[in-house]
Amino acid sequence: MKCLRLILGDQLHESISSLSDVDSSNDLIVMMEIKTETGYADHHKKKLIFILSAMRHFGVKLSEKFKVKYFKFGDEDNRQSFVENMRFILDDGNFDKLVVTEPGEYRLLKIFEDEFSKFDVEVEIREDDRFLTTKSEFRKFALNQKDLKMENFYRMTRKKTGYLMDEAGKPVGGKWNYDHENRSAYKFEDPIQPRLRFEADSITQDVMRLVECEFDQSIGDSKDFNEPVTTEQAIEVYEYFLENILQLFGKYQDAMIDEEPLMFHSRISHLINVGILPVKYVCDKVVKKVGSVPLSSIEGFLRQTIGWREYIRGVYWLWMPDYKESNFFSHYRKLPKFYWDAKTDMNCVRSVVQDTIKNAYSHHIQRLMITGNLALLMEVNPKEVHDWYLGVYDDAYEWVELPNTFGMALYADGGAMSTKPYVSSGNYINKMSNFCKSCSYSVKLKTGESACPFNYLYWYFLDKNKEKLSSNRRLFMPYRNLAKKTDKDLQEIHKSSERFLKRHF
Ligand code: FAD
Ligand code: DLZ
Ligand code: SF4
Repeated sequence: MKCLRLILGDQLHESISSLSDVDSSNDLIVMMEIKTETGYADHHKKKLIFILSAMRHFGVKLSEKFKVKYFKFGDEDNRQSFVENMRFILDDGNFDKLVVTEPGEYRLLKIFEDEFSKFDVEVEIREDDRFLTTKSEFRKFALNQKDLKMENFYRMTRKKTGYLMDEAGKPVGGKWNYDHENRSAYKFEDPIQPRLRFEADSITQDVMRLVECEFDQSIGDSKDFNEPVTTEQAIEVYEYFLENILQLFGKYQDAMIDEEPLMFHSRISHLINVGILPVKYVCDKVVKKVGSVPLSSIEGFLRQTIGWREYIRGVYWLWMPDYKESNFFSHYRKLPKFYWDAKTDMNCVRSVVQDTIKNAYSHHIQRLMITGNLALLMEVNPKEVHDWYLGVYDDAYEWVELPNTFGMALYADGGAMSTKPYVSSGNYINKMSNFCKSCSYSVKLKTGESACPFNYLYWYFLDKNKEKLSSNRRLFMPYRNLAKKTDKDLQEIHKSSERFLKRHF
């Protein structure tokens, strides 16, 4: 049987299920750089360079063993869509079957199901077995849950995989979760380590020129691209993290420092998501660190990778396509311009957006408690926020970005995923960062022109959404404090908030 095997831009590993039975003498592997994929979001220049360069490197590697048809972006015969390019090749060759691993996005799965089925060959869409939990396992888990919360899923996955479990079937160290040890502010006692950087080779340089030429209007800086683009380089980055950085990952997981975008985070999400760093490898390696690295770091890291990442993917496939329409608070404002150019006096926001523009990366708490928190407090339409996160980060694909944005950052799903909205005043940001020290707003002031906008917007949000939120037990304290505010306090909160919002919309 002669098979045509399609590899997508985020399926860059030889262990991908669509290649499991590849016949090197008969089959043809197809990869393509196409406008439908480069154009469905306003992708950051560095994200485009990363993905296209990783694709080209993988294409070269495959062609050492197999027959490969690789469409480059500017190739004359490139019809710029999966369907059209596949039709073109099928018309040209004598194929019996088309094989592809399921895409990570609902949008593409629908296209594949609807359009590939019109081809005159057998079509097999295979399961993506790079995840530790299958979609049907997650669905089964969800059926038995009253609330679909991450912690239960995480424990189930720990038991299933045996990661950090002892011989008696109990969690190593006696506890499932060391979350409370992951909340230290950074006080500059522990030095922040430098990171590995990879010089752009000729393949990457070609892609950089392509992106500068074809995507010059896109957000971001294409200079200084130093990211890993092959599995070998990705492993090097991860090993370096395990040896030099993991130690303090847990302690400073929630800390933020101006001009230190990485802190003690791994900076591997883009490598895992594009396929060049297998998640099973990541997990197998980290649990070997027990005994030499604090358990809070290892468990914290594992909770993100086998817990949050897999849970988020389960949620996406469980609730799509309706999930994308949720807008619990009926927020319809546009995303403020400073999300694109970092021109704002709010130092925390300026810093995070500036880093985002420079690196196509910011770490979780920056995404959640700075840009996400503010978008919710400013009543921005969830779809606008989603478009931004999907474009600006180099690890962003809808399956992982959407539930993080809608479920975690914006509570747009009304609490289907989170127990409460992640909103905070400037107090939290001040506690976890050094942003407020050099901000033109005062984090101490509650209202007025000079006050930190997070301060009044936070109470304004709680007050406006009383009906929807005040019965939430996890918001008991904030609503008790809101009830203690005098009418005059509330008037000032409303006045400052409405003036601020008016200025931005
Ligand atoms: P580390 O902090 O070192 O964590 C280790 C690994 O755990 C990550 O590499 C990642 O694979 C995984 N992980 C951690 N948290 C999450 C999470 N909440 N969801 C899924 N995986 C997680 N992550 C993406 O991979 N793509 C996205 O598009 C994305 N969008 C986000 C949008 C918002 C609004 C928020 C709040 C979070 C988003 N995240 C997304 C999750 C998280 O912020 C990133 O995975 C993390 O910042 C990547 O940096 P790191 O590799 O240094 O992670
Ligand atoms: C993100 C992306 C981009 C920017 N470009 C391509 C591309 O040119 N060709 C390709 O096969 N894939 C690309 N991708 C990744 C896809 O968008 C990704 O496979 C889907 O979003 C499914 O997760
Ligand atoms: Fe951000 Fe407010 Fe602190 Fe300024 S004062 S950095 S706006 S939290």
